[in-house]
Amino acid sequence: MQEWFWLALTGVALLASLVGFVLWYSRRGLLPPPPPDKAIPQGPTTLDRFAAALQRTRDALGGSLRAVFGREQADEEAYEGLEEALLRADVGTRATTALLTELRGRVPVTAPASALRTELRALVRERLLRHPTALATVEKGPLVILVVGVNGSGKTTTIGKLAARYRKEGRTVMLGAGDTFRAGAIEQLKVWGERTESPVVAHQEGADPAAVLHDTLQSAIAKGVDVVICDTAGRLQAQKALMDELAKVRRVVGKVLPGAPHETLLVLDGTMGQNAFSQARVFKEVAGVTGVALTKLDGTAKGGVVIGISEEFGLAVKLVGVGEKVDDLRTFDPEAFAAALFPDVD
Ligand SMILES: Nc1nc2c(ncn2[C@@H]2O[C@H](COP(=O)(O)OP(=O)(O)OP(=O)(O)O)[C@@H](O)[C@H]2O)c(=O)[nH]1
Ligand SMILES: [Mg+2]
Repeated sequence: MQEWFWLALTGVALLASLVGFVLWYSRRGLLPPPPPDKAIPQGPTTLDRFAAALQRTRDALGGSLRAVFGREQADEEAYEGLEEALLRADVGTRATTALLTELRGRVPVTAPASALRTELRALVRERLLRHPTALATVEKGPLVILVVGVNGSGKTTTIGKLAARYRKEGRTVMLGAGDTFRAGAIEQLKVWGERTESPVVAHQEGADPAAVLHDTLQSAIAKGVDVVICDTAGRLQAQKALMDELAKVRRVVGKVLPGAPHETLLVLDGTMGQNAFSQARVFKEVAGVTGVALTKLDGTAKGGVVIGISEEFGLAVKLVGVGEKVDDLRTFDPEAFAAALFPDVD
């Protein structure tokens, strides 16, 4: 009898330590408490990672561009091939036409087609540089960034990465859980809050997002927080309801802090290609978008959308997502983008 008792006790103790270990292990990834500098791993250099994320787009363009640029002259066939390649990379018809028209003016027909490559690269760079890629800054905090976009585009992940970036720069960050629509959205933001040591202001699921963000901003002002990043819902029953909600959020935020939001980032999924254009059109009108964060650049051959978005909507792509990890966010670099898409060496 006594033997059984000790055996059972040992069994229970073993089980308890196993459960304890599993719990400890699974929470490890969620709670990295060291100072921000150590918590956020240093990835490869910005340019390397950025260029690597463009690999698929470059591959998709590569074959057809090689054939075009290898031609003896910048003739009609070269332009046709170029048009086809740009459209395939989701540059969009309007931007493609604009680029080709300008190229025709710059490159004489008698020039070797390789001249098209150099000029195209310069042209893309110049045109992208028209729209500044730096995020807004304010003299006196808090800087308020509103993040909008359809569901699944990568809003919450981008917020987490952005919070990590500001924390690394030594700023204090507060997150506002303005997506009260989707089940689990608040929890997801709280995980990023813990990871980046940024307090999260949240109400219940189903609460009024404008009220949540009102409270977030008031709390941030009272506490002297440097940066406030506001999450929003990506889907409501109707597009009109979503747009009305965003308009209300903007009004309320602007009332608490005149001038806010200072930056309204539209998060677009890079793998959506042309669909990103229609989203940009809708959100730009209603939500007062000031810049684009293009996510999942690492998983798409449609990186050409960057050019289309800039040309058609006058919107700068300011940030790009190059993976799912906390340090997989890059400032968009027009120079590196043009160089990566149209390299001198194939
Ligand atoms: N590969 C890759 N995946 C990403 C990137 N950004 C976000 N994701 C993934 O995309 C998925 C959706 O991201 P979320 O941040 O939840 O998207 P959301 O816009 O907040 O979605 P809702 O809350 O449903 O509106 C997640 O699995 C992310 O890990 C990126 O740059 N690269
Ligand atoms: Mg979300």
